[in-house]
Amino acid sequence: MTEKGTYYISTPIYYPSSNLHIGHTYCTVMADAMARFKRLQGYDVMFLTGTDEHGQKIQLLAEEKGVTPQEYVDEVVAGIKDLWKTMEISYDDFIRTTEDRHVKRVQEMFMKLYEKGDIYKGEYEGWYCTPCESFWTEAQLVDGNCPDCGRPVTKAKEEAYFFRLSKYADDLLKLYEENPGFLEPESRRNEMRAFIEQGLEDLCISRSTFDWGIPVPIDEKHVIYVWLDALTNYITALGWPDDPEKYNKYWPADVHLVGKEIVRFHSIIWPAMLMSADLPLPKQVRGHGWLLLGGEKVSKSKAAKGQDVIDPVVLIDRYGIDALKYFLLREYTFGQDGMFTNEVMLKRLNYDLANDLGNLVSRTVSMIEKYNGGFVPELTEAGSCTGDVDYDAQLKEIAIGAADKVGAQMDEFKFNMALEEIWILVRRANKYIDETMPWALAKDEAMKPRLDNVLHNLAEAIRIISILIHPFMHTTSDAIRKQMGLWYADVAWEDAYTFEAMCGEQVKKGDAIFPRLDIDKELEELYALGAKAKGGSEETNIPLELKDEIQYEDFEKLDLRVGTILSAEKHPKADKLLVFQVKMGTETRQIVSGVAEHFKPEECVGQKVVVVANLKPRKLRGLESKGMILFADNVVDGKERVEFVTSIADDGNPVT
Ligand code: ME8
Repeated sequence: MTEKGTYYISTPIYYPSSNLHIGHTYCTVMADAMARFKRLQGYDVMFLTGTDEHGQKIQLLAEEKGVTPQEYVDEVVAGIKDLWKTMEISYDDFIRTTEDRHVKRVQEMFMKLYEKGDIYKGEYEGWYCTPCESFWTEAQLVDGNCPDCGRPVTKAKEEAYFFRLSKYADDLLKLYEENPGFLEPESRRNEMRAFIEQGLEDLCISRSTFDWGIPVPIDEKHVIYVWLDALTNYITALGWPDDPEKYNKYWPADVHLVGKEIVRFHSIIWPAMLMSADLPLPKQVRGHGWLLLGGEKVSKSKAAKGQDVIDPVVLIDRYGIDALKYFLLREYTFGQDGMFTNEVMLKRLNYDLANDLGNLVSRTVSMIEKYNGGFVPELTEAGSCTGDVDYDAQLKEIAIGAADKVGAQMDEFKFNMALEEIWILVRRANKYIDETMPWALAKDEAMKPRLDNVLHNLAEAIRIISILIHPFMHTTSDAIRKQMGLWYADVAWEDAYTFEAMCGEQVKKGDAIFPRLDIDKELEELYALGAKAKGGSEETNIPLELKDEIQYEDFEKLDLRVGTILSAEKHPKADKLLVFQVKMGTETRQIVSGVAEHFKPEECVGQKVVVVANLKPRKLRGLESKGMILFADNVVDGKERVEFVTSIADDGNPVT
């Protein structure tokens, strides 16, 4: 095998705020397929993944759970590593941002930028989204909320260190201009160019209001704010700067594979930091689309709200790793968003895997067993195709041409098209069986040489398929090779270019590669699993237990208004009470509610609420409360929970 050089691919380092979901799995599965593909082609591959463990959100979650942030992340990260192990993700290194090797090198990165004069101390004022750990400018907010996750933001002001991002705007535009391949697909490049042209603000890179982070080396009051910490993982994992062997070997990375929402950080902030540190830039950033569930991005916070998020572990348990990987890689077009539904997945598994691939293998193995004692026959001149159409030549042409076509699609990250190229061969081979009708040939002794050639050609086609699918489904590839008697040979990409490799291998029928699924039954069972996970019940119409009925006249007396919570704090004298300042149209008033055990004050700020505005004011432990904020009980994951009755209307509008 020729030495092709190195290939360095990374996934984002995921937040270990909770278990990962199908969206993270999607990105990691793509990176894994690419890493396996490149290895098979002879590249020396470095495949990096990991976890991004610092930040305020993790600190808050740990506090809520009553553990240290380190204990909190250790537990979640163990689960993440388990998931990747179950899925046989072939990463070469897993970097955790809490590891010493990362911490000290991030501090060195900070010092490099500082010594360059690109870091200064200033004061940050902006809108902060705690879940996303992002500051936003007024102009970036969407309807006053975080443009990424849509949740409320809070005004925040603090002393902070800044990175002179604005200084690099022209260099970044030049980078896209001179090296368009740096950011793919093109649509993302255009977005980023527009973003830079609007004017780049310097980047806040430290925080002093929480301490779960890497200390700023020149100021112990500050910790390094998340993106400088996180992005640097791509070189700290390689040992930069103190242990440069791997760094010299693999950097610059060939590709950072990331979701579209963090393309901005990877194609603006990261190259600017590297420019400032006088380090080479990654060759490429590739932004993939989102998996959507019911039209919305699959996300951890949605999971927390009890939506039907698909857990990869459940799917793997039922259908196997390769089925899930195949589905994710085949169904979605790289760069675009795609809907995730159980039904689409089950149909894919049945049509492509059970019917097309599974049938091809089982029919061929059965026929070789039945018509040739279980041995792959030799090709002979006497068995050549003699009809008007040379089916053998057609099959061979598609089979030996497939590897290049798959390679070309992979170079463009078009995983679905690469698999489609393989399935063109799978379907052609199935058609070949129908065209050549081995069962008819078997009836005529004189046709034995022809039958042998047909069986040989089918075995060759399957052998090539087993090589081509290896990067995407290595377990299935191995199972097929075992059935075809190819257990003795390592999978090698070059072997996909020849059609005369097999002779005398003993085939052996095994279990169905992919059993056919009863889609209706599976859908029902998946639904029940989802309902169970949510604490639901099969019976969906049990009357709720309620207070006594009221008359319409009673209800009519209520004047309901929409308000926005401007501030929230704990009642100084009562643990159960929160004191809110609520703006309703022209008026801002104080309302005290007994919900302290359900909400943290900072979670409430910015929240739109419905207020009973004409409720007689009263004093609660010494503080006046004018009106009542509406809350309602909900049941999520089998647990009762209090939620805001919320609204998208503007403040002060009557609720109708
Ligand atoms: O952003 N569909 O971590 P994160 C497809 N720590 N992909 C999805 C997805 C979805 N619905 N949801 C998540 C972070 N992803 C930072 C990264 S890198 C230096 C720091 C995938 O846990 C997608 O690849 O929020 C996305 O970019 C990534 O998970 C975000 O993971």
